[in-house]
Amino acid sequence: MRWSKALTVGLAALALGALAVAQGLTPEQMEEGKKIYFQQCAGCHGVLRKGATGKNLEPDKLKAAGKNVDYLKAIITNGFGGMPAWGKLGILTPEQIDLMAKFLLSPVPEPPPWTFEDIKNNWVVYVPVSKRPTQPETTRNWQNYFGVILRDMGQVAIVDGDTKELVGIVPTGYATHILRSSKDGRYFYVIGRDGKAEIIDLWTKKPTLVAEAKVCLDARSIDTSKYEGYEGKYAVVGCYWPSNFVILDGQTLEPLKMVSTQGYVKSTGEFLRENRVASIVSSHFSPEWILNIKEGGQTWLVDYANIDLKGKPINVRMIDTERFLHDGGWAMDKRYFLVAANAAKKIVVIDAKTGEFVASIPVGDKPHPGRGANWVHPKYGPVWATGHIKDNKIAVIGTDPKGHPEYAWKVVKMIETPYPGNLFIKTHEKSPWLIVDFTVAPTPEANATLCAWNKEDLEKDPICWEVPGAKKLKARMVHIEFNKDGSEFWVSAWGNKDTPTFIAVYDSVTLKEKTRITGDWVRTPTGKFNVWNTANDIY
Ligand code: DHE
Repeated sequence: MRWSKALTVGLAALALGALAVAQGLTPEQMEEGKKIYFQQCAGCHGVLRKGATGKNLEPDKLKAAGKNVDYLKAIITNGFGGMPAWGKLGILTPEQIDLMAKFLLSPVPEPPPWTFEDIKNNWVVYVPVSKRPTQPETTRNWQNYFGVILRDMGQVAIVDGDTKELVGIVPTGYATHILRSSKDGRYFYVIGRDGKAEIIDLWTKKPTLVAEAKVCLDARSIDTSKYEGYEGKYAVVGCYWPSNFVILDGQTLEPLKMVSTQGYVKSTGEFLRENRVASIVSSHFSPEWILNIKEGGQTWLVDYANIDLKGKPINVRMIDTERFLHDGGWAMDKRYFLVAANAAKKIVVIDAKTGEFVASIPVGDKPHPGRGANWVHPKYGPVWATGHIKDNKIAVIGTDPKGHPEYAWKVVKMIETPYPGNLFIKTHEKSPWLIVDFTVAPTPEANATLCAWNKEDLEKDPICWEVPGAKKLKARMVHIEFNKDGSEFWVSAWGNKDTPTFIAVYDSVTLKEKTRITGDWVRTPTGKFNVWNTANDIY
């Protein structure tokens, strides 16, 4: 194991590349452009700018379509479809917007590599396994902790779900994206946009960062081995750039295996250097992870039972599904996995038991389920739902081929929403409500609004409310998470990092705001993950 002080190379490294000077930009301006592009644009448009969730932005194609500096400035300022209005939201200044318009018309800089050796050199174990507690040292109800991402602070806050007290703040990487739990809930696994993975131990009195590794230069997903007999043995990180997945030791994050996902698109024969790993889930039926390969449109079943470190190939089954796979979650039975192919306007279903493709279901424009919402509807039986970024719609899909075959893998109900721009949707068996945010809707009123539909009677009008104080703080309400017993749900007010905001806590039955979690530390809260629900895939 090697220790390294150079764990912050992500952004800077991704910003290194050919110093192409074009559109009158100086080398310094090109560097600034690369940095902004990585922070705001690459996730949707790709580091090579070939497009995915967002449109192709290759300079030749932009120029051929007559898209000049003024046109691009207007789009970056005002937004377009699901794309945020970077100017109007105050995230980019007019000077930065001018720079970005010129940057987009300049040659695409070559993104740097990140090798297995680089991962090893940027891997640190802070607390060896032998020095970790063998039982919880805390007397708190740690299974009801919430891990709250403080996105632009590069931190994860651990909040006691019973008392609402801050238990500790753990420094993480740049723009931490998601947390996932070990099967027993003891560890939070963290992944940031800079490809940095961390393990947080919740059994110590104060949550402790026990290991970290910089796995890639750009990433969004992480999970652990959850199948019986393999609990906590491995972790896997899905990388955006370089396009690959990396298997790590589940206790120390020691890198074990790196597998490239570069490859061909079946339908066009095009070779993709940027073929990114989007969502990952851990199967409950076999020692496998389900990885969604975005641009190529494949779902990979990665067998972790036979990871042979002596050089034998890893067993990966590749299923052709749909292009532009993104986020998704289990159906209620945890057998079927539903994932959004967002730019293809489809939901793909995979059977984790048989390892087969089941269905591709047309839905609305840019489905974005998060992990989706599961409940039992009186007529349709078990259903799963997704919202959409571009459409005012929630698609409710039947998920019970045995008990309700006539509804299985069909949209049984398309609910109209008051706004587009939904990012997350959630429910719990203890709540009669399906809760929906409008984080990327075009108006501040919509961004501050939450709506709740009666799960049993989807025909009824929803109850919608503008969250008091959110608009004044220029905050967008985002990401709903229930507590362990399902009696309340939490929603983050995602503002600017200079101003503290809040996390609103609601009664899951009455929808009354019970309390607000506040404090100087509550800055740019985004996703939050309840230990019990995350470990047990309850959503
Ligand atoms: Fe996410 C999940 C990718 C923008 C907050 N996001 C995911 C997943 C992917 C993804 C692939 C699924 C992970 C999994 O389940 O294994 N997200 C991307 C992007 O590429 C995109 C569109 C642009 C980008 O540059 O990152 C993007 N995401 C955002 C945001 O702007 C959000 C709101 C705030 C942020 O962190 O930047 C955001 N994404 C989240 C959250 C989840 C998520 C909170 C987990 C939801 C859950 O309940 O599991």
